Amino acid sequence: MEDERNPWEYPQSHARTVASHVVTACVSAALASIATTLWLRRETPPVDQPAPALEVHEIQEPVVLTPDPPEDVLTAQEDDPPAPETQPVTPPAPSRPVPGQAWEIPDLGMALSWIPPGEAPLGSTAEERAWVTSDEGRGTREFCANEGQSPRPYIVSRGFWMAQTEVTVAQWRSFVTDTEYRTDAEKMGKAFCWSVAGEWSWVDGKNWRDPNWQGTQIADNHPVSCISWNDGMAFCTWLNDRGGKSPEDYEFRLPGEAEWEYACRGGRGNVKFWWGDRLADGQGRANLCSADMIGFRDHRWNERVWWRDGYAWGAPVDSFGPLGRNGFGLADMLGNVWEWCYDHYTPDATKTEIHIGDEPDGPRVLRGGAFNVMAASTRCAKRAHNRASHALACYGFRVCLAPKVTH
Ligand SMILES: [Ca+2]
Ligand SMILES: [Ca+2]
Repeated sequence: MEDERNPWEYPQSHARTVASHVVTACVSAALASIATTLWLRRETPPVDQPAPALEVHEIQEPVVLTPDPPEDVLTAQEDDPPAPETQPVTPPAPSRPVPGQAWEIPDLGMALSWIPPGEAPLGSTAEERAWVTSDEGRGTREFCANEGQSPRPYIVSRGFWMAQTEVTVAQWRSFVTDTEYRTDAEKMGKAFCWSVAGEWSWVDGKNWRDPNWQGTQIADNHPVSCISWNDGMAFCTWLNDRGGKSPEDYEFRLPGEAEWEYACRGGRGNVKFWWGDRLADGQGRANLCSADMIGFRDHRWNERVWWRDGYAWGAPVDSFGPLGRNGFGLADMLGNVWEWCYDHYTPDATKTEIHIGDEPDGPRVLRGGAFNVMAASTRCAKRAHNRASHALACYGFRVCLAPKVTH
């Protein structure tokens, strides 16, 4: 049966049988057999020696490895006349801030959102303050007494820019490298940090280079911390001194607390958090005081929410991606590190202009809460304060580019 299936073996056996009976036909039969054999051998390979099958990837691999032509080559292959060399394929980021558009300070990698003109309420509602004192909010009545009796309308007539993230360690280092600036914590030789005793206290030798975040290796994209209000103001002065980019009568500065709250709400009205009214909806959106271990004697924060967000201490800025950005594209407005505002603190919640007092080291406003404070502190309307020179391991800031403060 194998011979019948094998066109290579069968013609040879057939030729030998014919030669034993018909001598005169031997040569012609043999020649015919050889010719047939050669023909069959050429046309059909033996079954027991199958040709190796070609595998798809052996054929396609060179195609896969062929790099895509660069965009300018694709453009050049189109039928349209070639564009002038001065016309780029994609529009570049504007070299100067243009109202209505996001902008980025290129050498710092600092992106700023455009905060449009509009109206938003400032302050908390009675319902919100009732939640603050609930088991979930964990606060007290005094805790939110400086937020006013009811929300007040705040109108932004001229838009401004706000940094999409807190100032990072890398951005701060650029400032220090350029100016040899020393922070208040460095001049004092200490910062207010989590201590080896398991409590918040002044710890010698701590500053922005090492805020004593237990077990956390400080990276370039962490928010800079152990920053005082004075330090934040100095950074903004440096941005302005570099010159040339601000629209006329705009400046880099700390945001006013009304501007900050307007930006934090991201286009929403009377809500506790920029993501809405439910604390639980903050999961996956913010670095709050969470159930994560803090890396010290198996401790966790006392005032924690019930879930883990992956960070007991500061998280790299914008760690939560699109879900962590509000309606204006701002990340970490609630949680991560507290953010200094321009205002000198006053208990009066009704003001909308930036308030400037006369105490050189008086209280300044902080907003947004941080990784170590109760949920009631991580609300859009929460107002906190500390002295201008105090540097805590949970204090940072972000900048805005906004109309100059003239008073
Ligand atoms: Ca956390
Ligand atoms: Ca923050």
